[in-house]
Amino acid sequence: MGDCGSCPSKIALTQMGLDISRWNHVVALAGNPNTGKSTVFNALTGLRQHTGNWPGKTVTRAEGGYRLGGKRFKLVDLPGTYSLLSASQDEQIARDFLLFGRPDCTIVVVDATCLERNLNLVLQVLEITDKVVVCVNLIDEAKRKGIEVDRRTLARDLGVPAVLTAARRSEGLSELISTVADVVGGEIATSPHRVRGDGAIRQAVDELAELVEEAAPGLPNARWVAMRLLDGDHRVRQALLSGELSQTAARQQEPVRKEQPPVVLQGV
Ligand SMILES: Nc1nc2c(ncn2[C@@H]2O[C@H](COP(=O)(O)OP(=O)(O)O)[C@@H](O)[C@H]2O)c(=O)[nH]1
Ligand SMILES: [Mg+2]
Repeated sequence: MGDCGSCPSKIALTQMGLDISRWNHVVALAGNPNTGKSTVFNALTGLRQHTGNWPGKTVTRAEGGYRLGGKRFKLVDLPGTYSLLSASQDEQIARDFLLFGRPDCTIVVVDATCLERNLNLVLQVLEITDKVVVCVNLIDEAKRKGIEVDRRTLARDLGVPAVLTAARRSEGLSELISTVADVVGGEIATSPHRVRGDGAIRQAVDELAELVEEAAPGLPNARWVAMRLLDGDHRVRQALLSGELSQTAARQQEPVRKEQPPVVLQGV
């Protein structure tokens, strides 16, 4: 346990390491690979998740904790993913947690040097949850390359807050976690940018979402499932019919067992 040296004293962060026994809020860390998710995770929790560019990938989620303003936050580091729609194991782990794990807030870490490519995932996350903070990381690299990021315009266009960070130097992290706390607590209201479609599509999604809720009572994000069905996603259809979707949703509510260290596959 330790304190974050670069945090101003008015925002006292306490790294809680693996102590996530009694948490008030769950915060998920999502993002493309190599955007600095694990670096953010380590800085906030004091843990040592693998970071770096080598081809070793975290294939399960890692959990740790931090405390801020008397509240305990459980932070969940998800595998890197470019999309929530494809079938790879990494992407499924990230997608299932975001869809069904019901985090109180999701931080999407994006690379400031290639923002546009990263926005694909941000927009997908905004479709399934409205409690989102965009962490524009590697801002030091961006500056070096002469790239400027206008966080206000970004936040306005996305409808959720954006914070500029250089996680490796712990810059911007105190603002990141206070913004997360404000989104969780409702002090910052978000109104995420969503693809609306025309009236007929919206009606079809509404009607289908009701049927999904009947078929799988208590399933979070029935609207997202309905949109996938309308898009002809066979995997989602199969998972709904077989009951797998409901089982996955129930499983996401269970904590990761502590004796299970994160699985690291080298050379994949
Ligand atoms: N220059 C710079 N490098 C960073 C920053 N954050 C992370 N990195 C580096 O980027 C690489 C990928 O980081 P990592 O946390 O493993 O990314 P992840 O795949 O999203 O978990 C590592 O070499 C980090 O040291 C940052 O803010 N600035
Ligand atoms: Mg990582």
